[in-house]
Amino acid sequence: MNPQRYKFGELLAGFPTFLGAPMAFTTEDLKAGKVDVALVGISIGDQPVPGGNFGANKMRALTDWLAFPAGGTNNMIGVDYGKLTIADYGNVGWNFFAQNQRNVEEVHRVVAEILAADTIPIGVGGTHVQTYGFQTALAQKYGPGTFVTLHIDAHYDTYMYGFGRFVHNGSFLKVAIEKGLINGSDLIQVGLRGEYPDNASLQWMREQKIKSHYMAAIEKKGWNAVLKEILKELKGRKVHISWDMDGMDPAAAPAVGTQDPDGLSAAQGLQLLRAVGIQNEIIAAEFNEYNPLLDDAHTTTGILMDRLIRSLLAGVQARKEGITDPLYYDPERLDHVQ
Ligand SMILES: [Mn+2]
Repeated sequence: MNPQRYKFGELLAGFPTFLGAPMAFTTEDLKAGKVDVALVGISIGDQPVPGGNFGANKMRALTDWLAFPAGGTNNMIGVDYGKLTIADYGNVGWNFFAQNQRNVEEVHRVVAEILAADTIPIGVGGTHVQTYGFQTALAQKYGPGTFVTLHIDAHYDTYMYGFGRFVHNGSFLKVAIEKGLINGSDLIQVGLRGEYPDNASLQWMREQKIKSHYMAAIEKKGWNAVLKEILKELKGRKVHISWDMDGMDPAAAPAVGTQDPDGLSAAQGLQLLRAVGIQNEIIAAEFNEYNPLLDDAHTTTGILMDRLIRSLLAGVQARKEGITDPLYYDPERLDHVQ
């Protein structure tokens, strides 16, 4: 269902939806519309600095005049992601009185509805604990241990201490491995830095064979070398992307509750998503830990998150069109010789 009155100008004249996309509410809607990608808002907000629960709705109403409705040619690869059929699937609620376990069950329920239509769910907003609900739904559909979780983050998120909770937004990956949703070797991390993990956690991560790409490796070997390592490790796998906005450098993405200097640049993030979208079958993605209450007046962090999602969609469309090189560039945009 398309709630817009005009083909363009929805930002000020219509109902805000993700990328200005039409809305869908059920598995049957997604099947009837042959929807490729369902953007689903997540409103869990249990970060130490409150505000992540407002992220999804803010992403529908960015201070941004560009590219509504969904579609436009990606200027790196010359591919229009608007050829994908995209829908806004509404929000997953957050019950702030309930334990997180109940909230990740609700994420699971809604993500499973999307997966049942063979549509790619892309979570927008919320906190990182929601990844667990994605992983249980993916394990249910594809089988445990059959997919990779590509985890972009400043932090390792296999925290050993539960604080009395079944799962929280620093422990969910440890719980996922312990419960057998993913193998340790199926977890690929990018952007780790700051003061953690401690030695006990580092030892545990080694034993699980987690593939962690620290900023130390990027600084020492260079981004291009590490990107190629990541793509090699991902080759041929189904991929679930779990993207914490604090994986980005705070200069590019200041509006996160747990920022750490010296992260990925906007260019590196956009390139990684484009490349993985081209090379791999994407089965789900989520972009989380955006706190709009900490964003600047021009919603710089929200706009970057929006463009990261569009870059992934361009990669997914490029793959459909037969582009196979993850580091492909459109020749028309590399050289002005006529
Ligand atoms: Mn995280």
